[in-house]
Amino acid sequence: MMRQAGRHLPEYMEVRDTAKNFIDFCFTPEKAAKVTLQPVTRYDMDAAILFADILLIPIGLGRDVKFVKGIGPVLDPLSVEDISKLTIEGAANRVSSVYETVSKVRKNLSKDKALIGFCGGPWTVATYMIEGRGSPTKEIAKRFAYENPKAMDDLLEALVISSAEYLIHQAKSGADVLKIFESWAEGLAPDLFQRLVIKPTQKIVSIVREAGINKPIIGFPRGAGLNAVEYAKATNVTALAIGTDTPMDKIRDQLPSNMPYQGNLDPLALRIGGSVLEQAVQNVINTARGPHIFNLGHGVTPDVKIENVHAVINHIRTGVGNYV
Ligand code: 1CP
Repeated sequence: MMRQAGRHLPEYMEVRDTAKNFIDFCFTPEKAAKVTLQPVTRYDMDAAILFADILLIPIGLGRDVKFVKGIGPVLDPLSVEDISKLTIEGAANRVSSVYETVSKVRKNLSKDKALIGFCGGPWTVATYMIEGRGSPTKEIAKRFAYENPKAMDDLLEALVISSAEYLIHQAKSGADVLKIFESWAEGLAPDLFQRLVIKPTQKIVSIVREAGINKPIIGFPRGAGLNAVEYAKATNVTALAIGTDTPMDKIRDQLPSNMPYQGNLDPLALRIGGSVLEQAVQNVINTARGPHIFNLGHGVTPDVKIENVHAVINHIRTGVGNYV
């Protein structure tokens, strides 16, 4: 249950209250390792996901990133001129405390549990860097891609190199699985999708493989629709994570044979609970055939009830969940 899993847990809020700010929290291995382990301790999930954020790499590249209460991430919007000043060399080393978190977690996590390391997809991270914050349509970033193709290619290249190195360090520090969160893969014309999502992801995967890392890589092109099929075939990721809005059975039938896929319970059903949630979980179970990893279609929100997370896990494992 990815992204912000902690925010519905009192034990997470307790640690978070001791941190100066969100970025500082991410860069403090003791605290980051502690909250990474919390959901696994409480729920006995099969895997932990590293507590960090996709917007740490822009810091490594020399950009200013803040998380502002009530707004979310705020960055200095990037101009064409700024791109040549990105500090690609050493970017992944500037966020090295994350690797310390990874090794601390791996040391304290039982052997039968996997640790998922991650980075943002280059396009998704680029949208935040160009626009300065999250936006519904990403129109500014898409215009940038159309109007400044060379600058966009340079920015994606900077993100590809730094993100690949970031993943390699995580794998070498003990992450068992690597995941690429391309959260803003939605609403892209197929030729843009090819240029902004598929090509850069292909490059990340090949750099990681050339470094001798053979661990599974999960790609999550959220909202990509049919473009997800081409993504699964062309990027060489090991597994495909599927968002809430995509019919899993239809996509599954078009994936390379036996490719594992992950998804896609509606996070809203998890918030609502009761019979709505029970039905939604059953639908995912009924749809899943072959190598499937149960997961949410997007992140957990702070208002989710702890009892319902327990119920989902029991439902999957035993066929029965006590939903509230
Ligand atoms: O589950 C976990 O806590 C694991 C760690 C994790 C992960 C995998 C966090 C911590 N963030 C992420 C990924 C991430 N961050 C994504 C990709 C997945 C997704 O689509 O959700 C994105 C887009 C971000 C960027 C981000 N981080 C935003 C903006 C989202 C938007 O809609 O524009 C925000 C608000 C955050 C903050 C954040 N990141 C993580 C946590 C626990 C939090 C909340 C901080 C808090 O309130 O304590």
